[in-house]
Amino acid sequence: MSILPNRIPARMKGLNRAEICDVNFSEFVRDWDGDVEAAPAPHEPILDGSALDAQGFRELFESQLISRHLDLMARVLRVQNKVFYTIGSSGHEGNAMVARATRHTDPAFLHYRSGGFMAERFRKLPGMDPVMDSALSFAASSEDPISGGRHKVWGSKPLWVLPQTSTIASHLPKALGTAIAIETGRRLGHDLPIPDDSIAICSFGDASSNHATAQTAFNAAAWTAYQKLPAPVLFVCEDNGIGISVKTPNGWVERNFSQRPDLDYFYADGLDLANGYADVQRAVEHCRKTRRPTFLHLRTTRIMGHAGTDFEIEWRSIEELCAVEASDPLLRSAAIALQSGLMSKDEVLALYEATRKRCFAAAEEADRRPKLDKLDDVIAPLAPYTPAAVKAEAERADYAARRLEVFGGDDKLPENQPPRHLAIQINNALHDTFAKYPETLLFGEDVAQKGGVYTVTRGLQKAFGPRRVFNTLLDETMILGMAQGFANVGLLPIPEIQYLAYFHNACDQLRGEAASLQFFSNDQYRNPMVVRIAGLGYQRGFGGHFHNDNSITALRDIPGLVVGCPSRGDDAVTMLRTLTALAKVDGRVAVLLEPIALYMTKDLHEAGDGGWLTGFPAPGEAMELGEGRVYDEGNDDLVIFTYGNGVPMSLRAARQIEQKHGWKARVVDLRWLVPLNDGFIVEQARNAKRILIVDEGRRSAGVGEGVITAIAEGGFGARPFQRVVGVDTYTPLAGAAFLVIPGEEDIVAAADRLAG
Ligand SMILES: Cc1ncc(C[n+]2csc(CCOP(=O)(O)OP(=O)(O)O)c2C)c(N)n1
Ligand SMILES: [Mg+2]
Repeated sequence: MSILPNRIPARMKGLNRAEICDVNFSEFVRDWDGDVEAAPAPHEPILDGSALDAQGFRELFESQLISRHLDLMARVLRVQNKVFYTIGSSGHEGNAMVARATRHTDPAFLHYRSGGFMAERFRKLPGMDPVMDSALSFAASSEDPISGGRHKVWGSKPLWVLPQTSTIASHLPKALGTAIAIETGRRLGHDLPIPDDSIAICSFGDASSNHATAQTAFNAAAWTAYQKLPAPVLFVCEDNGIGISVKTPNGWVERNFSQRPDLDYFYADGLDLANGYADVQRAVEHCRKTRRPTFLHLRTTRIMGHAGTDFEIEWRSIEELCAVEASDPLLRSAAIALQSGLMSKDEVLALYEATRKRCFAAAEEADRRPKLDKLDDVIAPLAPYTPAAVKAEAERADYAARRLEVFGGDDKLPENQPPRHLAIQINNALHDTFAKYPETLLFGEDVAQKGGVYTVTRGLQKAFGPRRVFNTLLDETMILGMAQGFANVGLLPIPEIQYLAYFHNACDQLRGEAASLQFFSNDQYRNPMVVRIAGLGYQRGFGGHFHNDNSITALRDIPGLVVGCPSRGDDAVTMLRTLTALAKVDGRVAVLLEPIALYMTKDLHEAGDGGWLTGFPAPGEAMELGEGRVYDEGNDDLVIFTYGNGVPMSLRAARQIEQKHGWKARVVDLRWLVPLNDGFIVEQARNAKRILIVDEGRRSAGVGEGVITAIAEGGFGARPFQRVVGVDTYTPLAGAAFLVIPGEEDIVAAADRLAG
């Protein structure tokens, strides 16, 4: 429906489209000359046949106006450096209907154009102010109630809007994960923080719907529903027909989604509140009642460009631009307000101007509010750490009765068994963790009946049932998305990534999403998890690159992440206790990197010596974050810093080096790779006469670089040192594998160089 006349007056050719859209509204209202009906009572339909009543319409209209004036305000104050973000919601304000039709306890993951939704959701709780809250976020004030001034996000703790930045589509997997988690939590009898019949809401743009991360969520949702498992997620595609400057082919969203099996498609006109509301309601009710994944195709338009920096007039014809602006949903809402007799022209204009005033006043006030001006304050929520509480939680041993039940009696407790290898002790540790925390879930590819490709999770499903231990579909992005979902409702996920190489294709789910949640929510939202990843090389040439991936770099620079890498069974047990405690106490996202080649390793120096078997540390013992293990403390002739497979290799090489050079060597297992414990490293370097770094990862940006940097910054950079490190290449098959990763002979050769 084109509401404005086709002729294009000279002033409409102006450069500032925000100003033009602004003026359009007032002119449209003034010039409107339609028939006026008898004013409806508050609970009568706003127009004949509409599912929306007059009161509902008035509130939605107000929410739309708030959203619009926040956009207009941002465009003006950006120029004065009072606002730092101008991606707006203009043309999308109809998404307020989705907020109206849902509850404030339905977790929402929003598109950056969901300003109307946000304004409307604020109505659901008394005493909240969408204008001031948003203004504080636009102004990056530290008083911004959601991000504390770190980013302009749509988010709110009391309103269950989990903040999103604008990486396209990355929030869909966790939205689906949250939907699944609501059902899993309910079935487990877990005390959900929201009502049992909640749904998860997730909005995104039309272009974004093509993204691999979006497609993965649609597929996983359908995969779930196909098996008659509930997945009450409402996907809301806000279709404005364009992504920045690229048009979505006409009809593509409908074509792509209306016929998908097990993804139930609904269409609603988001440009017209009176017509659209019934369809929005239908979609919401369907999702809530059937618990099936629901796709709401919401028609929107985009006016005022992609962002304030997008001068559409430079790349689109003026005719096209004016046609788009004529479809402005606020013009339609104004027409409804006037035609229904609900408001007079003066009332509409007065409301419009009053909302403008309110938004500007809030923005000016927000500009005067404090900003983040200390680094410590900026990063405070990134990686909270309360050592005493973490230690107490890790050492907590008040679950003895449940343990006895799980392991089947005192004589079966793992600490009463002879020493075992790494895989067995991790398996024991997982049983132990499940006994301690009824909220833990373990899931991934092949982890259930088979117990994982290395049988590390064997027996868990039998012991704890298919609701707590289950196979997922083959999709690492969804595995990590689900983990976030479970965490969002208070469960403790332990997802497994089968091989380190497969983490890399889902990396953004930790890097961009899970690890960033505490930062962007000022630590109000947490998605604690312990991700188990099997990896690293040394499988006797078997398996090639994917099964021997040794690239830890992608994990090393994820802000806030914790990565532990145990080289032996007892360390894995005490490390896992600390990782789960970090998750419980401080909400942290952590990775347990398990060296595959050590899973079954039993011997250290000679065949049959059992030198790499360990006992199971009884509950009560844990390993402090950052605490390394030192072999042969006090030896200073040579200090070898290493981790993972490097530990037993270095211990063996140290014997040869002593025989050759007479040096007494100390081997330092870092154990914690992210963050590196610089203080500990420096202390170990202090008395070292020579230093060797044995890093099985890759040369560039690997752990070894961090160790050298710590030593140098600690003042010991002048000590003679050598680094033995993997080559910057992919790992080949068979014997060639040993050409690219460090071996014992390389360690000895490096010592020779130190001697020479
Ligand atoms: C992964 C990713 N790739 C690219 C971008 C850059 N980008 C931001 S918005 C956008 C267009 C999105 O279009 P659409 O999904 O239709 O949403 P709209 O802005 O039209 O509401 C692009 C390409 C991004 N934010 N994230
Ligand atoms: Mg779009």
